[in-house]
Amino acid sequence: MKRRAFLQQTTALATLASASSQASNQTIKNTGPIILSTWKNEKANIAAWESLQKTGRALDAVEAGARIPEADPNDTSVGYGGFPDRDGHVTLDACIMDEKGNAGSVTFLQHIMHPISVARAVMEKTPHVMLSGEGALQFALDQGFKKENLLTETAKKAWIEWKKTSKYEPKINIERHDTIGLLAIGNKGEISGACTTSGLAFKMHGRVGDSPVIGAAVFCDDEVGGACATGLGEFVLKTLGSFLIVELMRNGKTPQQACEEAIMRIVKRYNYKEFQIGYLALNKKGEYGAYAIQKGFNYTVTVDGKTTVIESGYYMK
Ligand code: SD4
Repeated sequence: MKRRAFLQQTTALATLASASSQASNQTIKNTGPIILSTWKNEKANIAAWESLQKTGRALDAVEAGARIPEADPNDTSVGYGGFPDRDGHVTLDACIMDEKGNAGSVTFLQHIMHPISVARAVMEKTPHVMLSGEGALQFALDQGFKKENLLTETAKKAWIEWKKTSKYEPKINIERHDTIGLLAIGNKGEISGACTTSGLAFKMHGRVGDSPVIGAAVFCDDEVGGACATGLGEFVLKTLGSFLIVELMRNGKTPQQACEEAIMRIVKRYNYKEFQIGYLALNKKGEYGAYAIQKGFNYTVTVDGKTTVIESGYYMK
């Protein structure tokens, strides 16, 4: 996994982040446009922020942000450079949701560098929400997307190495994850979200995770706020995490409380010790929070053009 440089900023937020260099367990408030993304995705946030300066629209911002790791060969969890499945195929999942409740998604898409833009095209140009596999590829090609080889030499080498033991151990957290989920509030105060990933490294061929599922990896409701997820998608799917978080916020929880409750739903029912889930939430007042099962989850915030990485609070002490 690529280790991105930690941006040192002298903003109030950065002070807040470094003052509590360990996990933040608090809802933090901002007024005005904001970009949030899972993990240390500073470059993505900067691109999203730049997009916001141009069009003012949260939807454009989350798409622009998601496209950064998608095109980055060193990011082994998203798009180009993503680790393949156990048969050596890079298969991609992505979804996007706007402030009007429109949504688009692609699952099990191969050979297209920017699944997030295909997901947006599904949302804007078809009467459907989700296109999968061959059909999604056909649609992408019809829309003018280019067919490319997304398997880099590095990813291929890692796969060949993995094949020596072929251990199927979807343990998430320590390495091999950088799936990006994004939430943004645009100039009109509207909220949108997106997520894009190559999914679990060396997953079963055909496996689809939470990342393309509206309500699981991403959900936005412009009356309330939005949420996104990263980690072992099976458990986000089984608890419909992002939808749950938005509903909890609708019922009065802060983003922080809502993320914590959604993590508790997993912890109570499943053997959580072996995997990681991280949630990020933002409400319409500009308050945001995050929570994870295990230590190590962080997220990136951009406000007023300043980008900061914040460590998330976590359950397993
Ligand atoms: C998945 N949720 O496919 C994704 C993986 C992930 O950071 O988030 N990795 O299950």
